[in-house]
Amino acid sequence: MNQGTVIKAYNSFYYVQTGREVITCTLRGRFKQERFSLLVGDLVRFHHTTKENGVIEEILPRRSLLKRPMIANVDQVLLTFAAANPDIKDILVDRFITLAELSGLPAVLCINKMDMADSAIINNTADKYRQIGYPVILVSARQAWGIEQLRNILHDKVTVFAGPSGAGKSSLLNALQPGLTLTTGEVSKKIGRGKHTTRYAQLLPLEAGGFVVDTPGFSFTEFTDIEEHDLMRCFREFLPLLPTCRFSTCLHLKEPQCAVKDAVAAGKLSSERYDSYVALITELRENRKGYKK
Ligand SMILES: Nc1nc2c(ncn2[C@@H]2O[C@H](COP(=O)(O)OP(=O)(O)O)[C@@H](O)[C@H]2O)c(=O)[nH]1
Ligand SMILES: [Mg+2]
Ligand SMILES: [Zn+2]
Repeated sequence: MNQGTVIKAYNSFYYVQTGREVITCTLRGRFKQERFSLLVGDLVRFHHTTKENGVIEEILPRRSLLKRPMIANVDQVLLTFAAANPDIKDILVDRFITLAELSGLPAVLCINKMDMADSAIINNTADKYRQIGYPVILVSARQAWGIEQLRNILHDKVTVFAGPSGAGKSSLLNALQPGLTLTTGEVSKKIGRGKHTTRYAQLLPLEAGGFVVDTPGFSFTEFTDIEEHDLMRCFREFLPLLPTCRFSTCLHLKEPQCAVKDAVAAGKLSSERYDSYVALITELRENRKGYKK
C-alpha cells in the first residue's frame, strides 16, 4: 500500500500527493458515510487502480486539526505583516497571535517589505515579540531578502500563511517558489472544469518538502465563543505571573494586587501588549452583548 497527503478535495475526489506525483483517489466504500471526516492535510494509505488513480483505504491518526479553515496536520502558522505600506500595527499583530494561540498552533512572525521599512523601529518590534518567545523573521519579497531563512522555517512542515491582506503573502509564496500558486491554479482549473471553487483550502507542495496553505479563512469573525480566561491565556507572558496575583481567577483588569498590572507599571511587561489584551477582552465582551440581544 502507498502513503500520501491529501492536498485537495473536490466533490468526492481526493488528490493525494505521494513523492512528486499526485494521485486522484476515491474513498473505499466503508468511509463514504463519514465523507466529511477526511480532510485536506490528512495522511492516507491508498492503492493504485491505474497509474494515476487510486482508492483510499485508511486515514492515519491526526497530529492536529485547524478549524478555520478545516485542515488536518498543520504544524505552524506564519503570521505575515508589512513593515510599511501599510505600517505594522501592534494590535493587529496581537490579534493574529491570539488566533494562532487559540488554534493551539505555534506561530512564527514574518515581517515583509523590509525594503521600505525604518529598520530601527521594526527591530524594536521584532525584539518585543522575540522576548515573549515568538520567532520573528524580517524579509522582503521584492528584494528576495530573508527568503532562504523562510525556506528553512517551512521545510518539511505544513504551514498556514495568515495575515492581513496586502502584507505580501502571495508575493512571498512566489519568491519562495515561482509558479507555486500558478501551478495549483491550473490544477484546480483541470479538476474543476473551469470552476475555481473548492470546499476546503488546498495544500501547495514545496519542492524542498513541506506544504503551504495560502488562506484568507483564518479570521476573527467568531470572537464570541471564547472564554475570557482562554483569551487571557493567549497572552503567554502573563501566565508565569498569574500565581502571584491575589486571585487565582485574576483577569488582570480591575482586580486588586495584580502581578500583571504591577509588571506592566514597572516596565517588565510590554504596556502595548497589555493594551492589546484590554482591547481584545473589551471587544469580546461587546460582541457578547450584541450576541445576546
Ligand atoms: N515594497 C515591497 N512591496 C511588496 C513586497 N511584497 C509585496 N509587495 C507589494 O504589496 C502588495 C500586496 O502584495 P500581495 O502579495 O498581493 O499581498 P497579500 O494580500 O498578502 O497576498 C503588492 O502590490 C505587492 O507588489 C515587498 O517585499 N516590498
Ligand atoms: Mg494574496
Ligand atoms: Zn492579575
